[in-house]
Order: sequence, then C-alpha cells, then structure tokens
Amino acid sequence: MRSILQGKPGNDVLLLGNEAIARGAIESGIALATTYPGTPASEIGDSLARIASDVGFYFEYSVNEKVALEVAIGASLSGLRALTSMKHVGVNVAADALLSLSYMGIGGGLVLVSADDPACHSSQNEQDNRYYSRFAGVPMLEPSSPQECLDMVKIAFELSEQLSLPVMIRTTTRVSHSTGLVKVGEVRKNARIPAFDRTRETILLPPIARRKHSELLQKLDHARELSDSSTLNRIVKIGRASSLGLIASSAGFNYAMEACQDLGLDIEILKIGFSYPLPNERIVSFLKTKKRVLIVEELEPLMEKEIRAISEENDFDVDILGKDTGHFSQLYEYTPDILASALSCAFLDGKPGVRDTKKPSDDLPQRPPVMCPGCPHSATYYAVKLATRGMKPIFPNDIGCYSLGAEQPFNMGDAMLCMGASTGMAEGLSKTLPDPIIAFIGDSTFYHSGMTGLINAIHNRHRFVLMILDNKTTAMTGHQPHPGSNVNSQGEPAPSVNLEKAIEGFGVEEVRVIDPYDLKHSVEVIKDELQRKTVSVIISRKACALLEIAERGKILGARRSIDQSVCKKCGTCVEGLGCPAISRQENIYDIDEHLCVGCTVCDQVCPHKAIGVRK
Ligand SMILES: Cc1ncc(C[n+]2csc(CCOP(=O)(O)OP(=O)(O)O)c2C)c(N)n1
Repeated sequence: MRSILQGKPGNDVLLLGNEAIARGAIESGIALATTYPGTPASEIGDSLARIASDVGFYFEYSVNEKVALEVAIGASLSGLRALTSMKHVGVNVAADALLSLSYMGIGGGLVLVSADDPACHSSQNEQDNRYYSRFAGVPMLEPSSPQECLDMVKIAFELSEQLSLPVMIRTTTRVSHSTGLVKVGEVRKNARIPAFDRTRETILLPPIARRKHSELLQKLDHARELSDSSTLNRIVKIGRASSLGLIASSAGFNYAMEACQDLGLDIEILKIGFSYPLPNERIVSFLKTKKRVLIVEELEPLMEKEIRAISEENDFDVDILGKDTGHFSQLYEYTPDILASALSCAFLDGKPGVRDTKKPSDDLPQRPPVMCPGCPHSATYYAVKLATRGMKPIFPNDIGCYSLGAEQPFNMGDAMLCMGASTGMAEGLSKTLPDPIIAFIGDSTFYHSGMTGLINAIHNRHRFVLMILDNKTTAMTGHQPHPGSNVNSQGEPAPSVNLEKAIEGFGVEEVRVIDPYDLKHSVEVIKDELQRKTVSVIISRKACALLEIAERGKILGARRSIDQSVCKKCGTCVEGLGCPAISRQENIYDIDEHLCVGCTVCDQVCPHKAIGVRK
C-alpha cells in the first residue's frame, strides 16, 4: 500500500479513491480519525493508521461503527476536526447516534464517510445510504473520482463547521476503489487547542430536542442555499446546445460522460456533487431549457423522484426519465453498456427503455470461495462435523472469513444476516425448536455486536452452543486489530480483553477453549458441550494462518505429502476438509507443496495415516 504522505503541494500523485479521502482528511487538519473496517471503506482507515503518529493525530479501529462515530463526536465536542469511515451497513450500526447527532449539532467539523456497495461485491445487501442523508438531516457530498474524493473531504469539513452539522461523504465501490492522479495540497497538523464549550446545548432532553429539530430544519434550508451556489453542482456540455439533458451523480457521471461521447450526443449534463440537499434552483433553471432529461444514479430512484416533483411543481413540460420509466434498473451497479443502451433508448430512437439487469459476472463460471490452506476455521468446522455425526443441528452463522463454513464441504450455515446476528437468531431458534443449535461467530464480530446477544442468552436461559472462532484478528477485512488483540491500531502493545474471563463474568459457568489444530480434543469438547441444557460457549482459538506466517516469517510447520502406497483414495482429505492445497486428479490425491503451510490438520483427518511430513 502507498503512503498517503507522498507528494508536495501541487504534485500529481497516484491514489486510490479511499487513499484520496484519507489525504483530504490530513489536509483538513484532523485531530482524530476512527473506523470499523469493512469493504469497500477499509483503505481509508488502513492508510490513516499507518501515518497517524507521523502526522500527529489520533487514530483507532473502534470496536464497531457506533462507537467509532461516538468517539469522533467526542473529539468534535472538544472543537477539533474528526473523520469516521465505514462501509454502508456500518451506518446502520451507527444510525442511533447519527440520527440524533444532527439535532445536537457539532463543535469541530465532523465528516462521516459511507462507502456503499452496489452489486454486493463484498456485502450482504446493496442498500442506498443516500437515504440516510434525508433520514438524519445530514448534508451529503458524492465524489465521482479520486480527485473529488480529496477535494470533497476538505469542502465537507468547511461545510460541517459552517452549518454546525455532520456531513456525509458517500462513495461506492467503484469510486472508493478506482485509482487516478490526484493533485495534492499541504498536509496540515491540527493547530487547534481543544476546549469543551459548556454553553453549547448538547443534552437532547425532550424540550431541547423539540427546539433542536426546528433548528435542524433551518440549517437544512441554509444547506440548500449552499448547495445551489456550490461548484460541486456544475454543468458539463457535450457537443452543441440542445434540449436534451442528463442529471448524474457519483460513478454514474463517469459512465454517462463516456457513453454520451461515444454516441456523439449533443447534451448538457448537470453533475451533482452536493447531493443533499439537492440544488433546487439549479435544477429548475436546468429543466427550463430541456425537453427530455435522463437521471443517472445507481440503486434507488431518489434524485429522480425529487427532480420529477420539482418539475411538476413548476409545471414544466419536460420528460424526466430514469428508473420509474424503465430506462434503468434499481439493481446492481451501472456499466458503460447499461448507460449506452439507456441513452440510446432515451435520446436516439425513443423506444421504451430496456432494463439491463444482468450483472456482468453472471456469464462467468462460478468459482466458489474457499478458506486458505491452514485456516483454523476449516479445522473447527471439521471438528464440528465429526462431533455432530448422526445429528441434524441448525447452524446460525455470522459474517467473516468463517462464513465460508456455510459452503462446501461443511454446509454449516443455515442462516446468516448481519454482523452479530448469529447469537440472537440462535436464541429464537432454541426457544422454538428441539433441535441442537450451534452458532458460529468470529472474535471481531463477537466484540462488534455478538456480546449483547450472549448476555441476553444467559439472562433469558437460552440453550445453544456458541462457537467463537478466535483467530486473533479481523481477518476478512485485512487483519485489523480488535479489543482482543494485544496491539493497537498502530501496532504498539495494548491491553487486550480476556475473553474467557469476560464471558465467565457474564455468567457462563465454564468457558471451554479448544485448539482447532488438535482435532481429537476439539471433537470431545464439542460433544460434551452439546449435552448442556444451557447456553454453552466454546472458544476455538488459533491465530489466522496468514497472520501467523507473516509474523513468523515462515510457514507453520513441515510441508505434508500423501504416501501414494498407503492412500486408499477414500477422498476424506478433499471432500471432508476442503483444504485448497489438497487436490484430486484422475483419482490421484496430492498436496501442492507450494500451497501447504504445514498445519498438520490433514494428517489427523486421513483415516489411513497416508499423510505426513513431505520427504
Ligand atoms: C456492520 C458491518 N461492519 C463491517 C462489516 C465488514 N466485515 C465483515 S466480517 C467482519 C469481521 C470479520 O472478523 P472476525 O469476526 O474476527 O472473523 P474473521 O474474518 O477473522 O474470520 C467485518 C469487519 C460488515 N459486514 N458489517
């Protein structure tokens, strides 16, 4: 990963959209930044973590997004600038704080970055977080390019302080993950002296909250005026003047530019960068000169409905085209082809629109994701498989690398919803069904939002086995530390939560800890715990193999191979364990020496003792 400190003011530097956001934050003089990792937002936090001590601001990976936002609010109440970033579903977790923060107002500028994921590249849904700007009453900016990512963060801090409101920056996967040349400015250390202003009304008791709501509406009126005069909302002309128009935001703007040029259209594009509140006056004057206007926005027809309402209020005779008219689908992200087809339907042959909802990857052969060689999660699932032979448990699962246990060869995921939900779902299932229930949750996910479910289970006498897959890191999003890690966000030693003691403190009598690489013991413990009539917790603890290898600088043990003279071709290693280092080709089972990391689990899995140290 590049350092976001590279480049002198005025230099062009190659940056990822997310790195440009981080650079924008340090050019704005932030004093504090927080995040809970999640694709497509992770690189914002990861690049800030790396340079926080050099630049002199505080950075942390918080336990979850709500806490990340609250920590940022604390810094803002001290009069300092703070940035918090998260993936789109993270905003749901932070929403309780966010929806009241707009009433409370802020001290120092506070910017919340929400990275949305149209097409669910790495998410469980494709929710459109532009709704949060309307829902919470928070101004929103939407960059389309890495340069805009940097510039808009700086503008967002100014705006936040001008309005005394948090400001949201909303990206999508394409914006966060595209790379481009970015003209950088000067890195600014925080120069403000922190001070808590005791005269500011920051207690949202009902009489104050009622007044604050009315103040919020006034602030949003002011924000609308600022949106109207903002250069972030601008007209781009392609070809000669015409009565055709396009209103576009975010990545949609890039596709639209390309498609309009390819089709040789004469058209004006109103590019919306300050997307909430929409610039009403600008839209009115744009619509006045047009006969047909296509609205280009991924996911929900949000601008489209608002713009159609503006047109109707003004009695304009202009066709507003978009999703409601069938020119686009509400599904997935756009592509240049989708744009070209929508534009030609809207402007060239006038045919009713097409709905091209096909996701480009639908045509490609499916390659199911697999766990890494040596992954302790595979070993845990294998142990559960052995321990539950002849039983039909229900397996609520959760979100992380271990979610792959829901796939072949384990098939141990009967329900998976959102972070932390495995515990709660297990509880409802256990109260209503007689079947054995084994829920899985990762360590980072447990701290994030699984703990509350467990406390609920203990108090309300639920009955299930909770397996905490403790690989000592947040592996799925790039090995970020969490409160159970013994290092902090900068890699310095830090106090870690004692998970067993904490859970015993909650009221679980005996917390069992297994090493998943020790298959025999793991199976015995799981069998034992399935006999309990109360909630039972098993911590399956082994560091993520990738992390362990990176830290040790070498693989875990001696590489394995299969003795072909002993192998009975039973397939237990491939079909049972599913380690990607083991394969079968025309009935010959083999271990790829370049993939094997020497975890030894396959030795224990093979019923014929055909696997051992490679000679
Ligand atoms: C609300 C929310 N925030 C962030 C994410 C991104 N995310 C998915 S799983 C995960 C944590 C994975 O860590 P852990 O539970 O320790 O499992 P591991 O991947 O290490 O097996 C994160 C941060 C998400 N899906 N939802």
